[in-house]
Amino acid sequence: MLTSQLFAGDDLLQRISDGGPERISRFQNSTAPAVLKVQQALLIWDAAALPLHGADGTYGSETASAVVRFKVTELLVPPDQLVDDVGPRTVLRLDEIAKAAEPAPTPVEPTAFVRQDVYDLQPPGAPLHPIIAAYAVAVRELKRNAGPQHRLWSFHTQVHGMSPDPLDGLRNQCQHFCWYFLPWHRMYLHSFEAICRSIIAESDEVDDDTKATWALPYWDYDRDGTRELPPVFREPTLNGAPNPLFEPFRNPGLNSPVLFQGEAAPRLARLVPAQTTARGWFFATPYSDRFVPAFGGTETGFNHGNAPGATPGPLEITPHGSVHVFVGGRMNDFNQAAGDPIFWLHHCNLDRLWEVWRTSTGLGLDPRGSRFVDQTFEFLDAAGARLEPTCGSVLNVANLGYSYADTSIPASAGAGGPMDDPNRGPQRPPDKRNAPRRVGAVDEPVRLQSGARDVEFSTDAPATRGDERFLVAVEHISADDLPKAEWGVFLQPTSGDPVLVGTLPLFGLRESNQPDADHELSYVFDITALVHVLDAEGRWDADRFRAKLAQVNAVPVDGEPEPEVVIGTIALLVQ
Ligand SMILES: [Cu+2]
Repeated sequence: MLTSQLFAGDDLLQRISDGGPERISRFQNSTAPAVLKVQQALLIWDAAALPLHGADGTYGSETASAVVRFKVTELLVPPDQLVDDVGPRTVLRLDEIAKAAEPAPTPVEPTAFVRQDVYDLQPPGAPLHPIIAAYAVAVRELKRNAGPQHRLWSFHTQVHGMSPDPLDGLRNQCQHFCWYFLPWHRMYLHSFEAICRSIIAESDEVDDDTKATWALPYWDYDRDGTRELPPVFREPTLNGAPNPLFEPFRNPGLNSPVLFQGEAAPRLARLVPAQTTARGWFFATPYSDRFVPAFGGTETGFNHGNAPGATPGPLEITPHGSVHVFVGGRMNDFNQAAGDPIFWLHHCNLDRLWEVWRTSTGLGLDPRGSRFVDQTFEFLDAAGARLEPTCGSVLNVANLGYSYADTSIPASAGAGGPMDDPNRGPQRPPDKRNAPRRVGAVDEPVRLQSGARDVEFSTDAPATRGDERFLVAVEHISADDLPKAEWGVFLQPTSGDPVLVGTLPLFGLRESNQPDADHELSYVFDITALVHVLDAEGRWDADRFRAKLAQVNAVPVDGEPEPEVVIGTIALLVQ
């Protein structure tokens, strides 16, 4: 294998070094991309090797004579065997020389940056915190959209999504509905944070202490008192100038109070516990699965949201998707989402929740297969150079030089409801080698617009024996536009109140509903634990599945009717 960054991955050089019959010469492959690389390697060997034309990408007589001199002095080829072409020994020795000239990998920075909660840094009514003020400085500079590519706000937004795809390997890359969702966004945050830090380091508005410790804040919305958009993101002005953290086109109630249906006084929009709960993802183990969404999502190849069969993991649904559609505006759209400055604090929180899972229920369950650990994605670093980290290299945040101020288990992971069981520890579902079986489904599409909707169908689900997994699939969701309220799926036991199974944030709906998309938005919820609890209480009917669909949060009164959401199928699956 060729090991230098210069030669690795070049097919022609690889075939030659493997002993194949091809050569690079004035008569063969004289303008192949490999020629430029050979010339660059010759210049590493001897800076004066190509005095007239330099590395011009064409194998002419100057390159030929440099190769001859290389063979004589470096490979000690006898004069009677000299040919002025590039063969295997030349490629291998130039590869070694290029490799030896590469800079040593920079050691991990000794400073561990601590990412802190935005509401802890600056509670409502408190003065502007220097960490948040420095973030505003970085965002203001990026939003000027002047400078090299890595210092453009538009570029960072386009890295997430852009159409048409510029096909540069850097933009339109976001990974969704699959097991790369978490590592891709971790790399994305890390690159953006490093670039912000370098801008902050140059600013004379930021003090030295802040420069030395600055890290992206996160927004933990799963607590009382933090369910509204953080105050500094709602203000049109900051210190008498336009506020870089403000985004005018968010949902009603996000930036300023509005009236909600059934309520007497205007107020700010507030996330409800169903949209932020940790219950769905906290017990989801292992990290990934071929058939059903485990914690990190289903196993796919590169997936910019439209791979067939891709299904998000529970963390990607709640709180990830829920918060995207709650904020609304740009945050609703793959191609715009990262253009709202709150995006980065939202994803920082998801990255933190991954770390919570990794150090609790997910301990020791990092994916190990090469399709995951060797998968690379491209980003720019603080100097604008391309980086190609592997998913395996970003599993441990300590290797990336940061940590989180709080990685304790969220209260919502275990409190209240019929799934509450203090003895319920981490559990690993049995290894399932077969796709789940459909045991019942609605026989016509379910249409949602307002109020609640009951759904009921007969099933041939087996009695619970303890080793089968029960799943609710909500498939082929479409709508003309994104609703402002979020729909929840509730299981209706044979007696007692309906129990929340999951919510349906429709982030990605626009991308999924495009005419050329080969994927429609579909969610799968694992209800195994709930079925066992209800079964033990005599409240589970294996022959009849009953569910209710209802909006989980309040709808603003703004005169705009909610768009109709159509669900193609709701099914019960058993695996
Ligand atoms: Cu997101």
